[in-house]
Amino acid sequence: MSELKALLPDGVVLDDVPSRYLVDETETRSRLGFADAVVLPVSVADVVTVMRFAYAQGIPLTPRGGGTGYAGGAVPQGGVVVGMERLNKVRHFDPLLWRMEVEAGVTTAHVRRIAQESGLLYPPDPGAGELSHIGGNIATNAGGPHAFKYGTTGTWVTGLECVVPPGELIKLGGSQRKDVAGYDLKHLLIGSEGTLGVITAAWLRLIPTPQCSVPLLALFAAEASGCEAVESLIGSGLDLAAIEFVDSVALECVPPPLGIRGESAFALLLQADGSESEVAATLADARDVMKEAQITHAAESRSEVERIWRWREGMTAGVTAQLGGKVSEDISVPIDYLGDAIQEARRIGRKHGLRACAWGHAGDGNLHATFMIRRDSPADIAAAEHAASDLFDMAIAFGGAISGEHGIGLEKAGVLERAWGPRAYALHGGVKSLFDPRDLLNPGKKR
Ligand code: LAC
Ligand code: ZN
Repeated sequence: MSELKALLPDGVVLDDVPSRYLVDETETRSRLGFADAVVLPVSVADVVTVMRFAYAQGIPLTPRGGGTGYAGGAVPQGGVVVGMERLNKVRHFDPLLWRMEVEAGVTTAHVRRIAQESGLLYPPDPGAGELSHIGGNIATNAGGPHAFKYGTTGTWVTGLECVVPPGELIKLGGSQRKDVAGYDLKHLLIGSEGTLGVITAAWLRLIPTPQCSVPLLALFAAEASGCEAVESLIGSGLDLAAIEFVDSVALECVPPPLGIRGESAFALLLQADGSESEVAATLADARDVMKEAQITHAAESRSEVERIWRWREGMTAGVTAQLGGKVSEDISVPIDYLGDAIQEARRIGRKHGLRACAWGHAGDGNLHATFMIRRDSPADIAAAEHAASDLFDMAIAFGGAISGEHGIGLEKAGVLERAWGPRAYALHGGVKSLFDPRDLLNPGKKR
């Protein structure tokens, strides 16, 4: 790597390989990758240099954002890690035109804050906003609760700048809001998990911030009535920004906030946004639709808003705390299969001797079916892996997807062909070889 050092400004190639660049947030299996060097570019030109070097030498290259992924997507399998944190400039911000151009290493929370200071909203709200980078959000097409109303990250990207093999800078789209000229290469890069190119900057679309946003928590005595309520809420055409759910087992692990108690087998967390009167009307209509709910409570203060969402964000930690570990997936199913999928996830857990639960993004049919395990028990880990495989089969049988949110990464590698069939999977592989004929960009992922 001394050759690479000579090509780059001082300090861009680190002297050692800190272990924090070898992991992400993938729970339990503690994926520890390996790498020969960590490079932290200070300019786009540095990214071009690294890619040219890696491509000429046949060295794998793994791009890295904030490292908060759940699928091992940023866990390197040798070669060079390219960490994007120093590429963190806001290049343009045009509040009156509702748009911003940022470099890949800007955190999601920073984008949201800058927008907010000018009365604008960048709607995607993946977890770990303070840590995750826009580049990583784009590379995984990250979602979050508000994806129900606003779509995933890709919905908000009008332009991308990226470095593609063997080391060339390309621009796909830009600040223009519409572009149907060619094949949609931009959307190939979005969600590509660093396997097609390194995203260096993006143009993002913004919208005026809704006047207010209020969550409402509803508890149901029966899961079936909660799942029916999801379909009724959607069918009634209510303008909800988020429809989240938590099943009975997850509720045992992480009891409802604000001291709200009940004989609760199922919880829904709705969010309404808009003008004050719109929000009031939407929440009133939602209560009407959810006749079966035992308890409904809409946040009455800013602190309640925060406590309700903190409870929701605490699911991962609260469920992990039960046995010390968990294997949590992110399948998505057609909405009409949500209830079946939640039940089936627990049945799959029982079959493999594991306590299971589910929570997630009900409005998007996206569930975090989760198997609790003892972190250092190889038997539990093996059982959870079998359970996850059954879960993927279920998602496929229901006409859904093996990943609705966290991506394939290393964790789900090898499952895509089962889900897509040979021809579609071959086309997927063809796209990869067109961009990256030597298979050096984040090898082993997204397949
Ligand atoms: C959530 C994370 C796990 O929705 O995606 O809780
Ligand atoms: Zn999620």
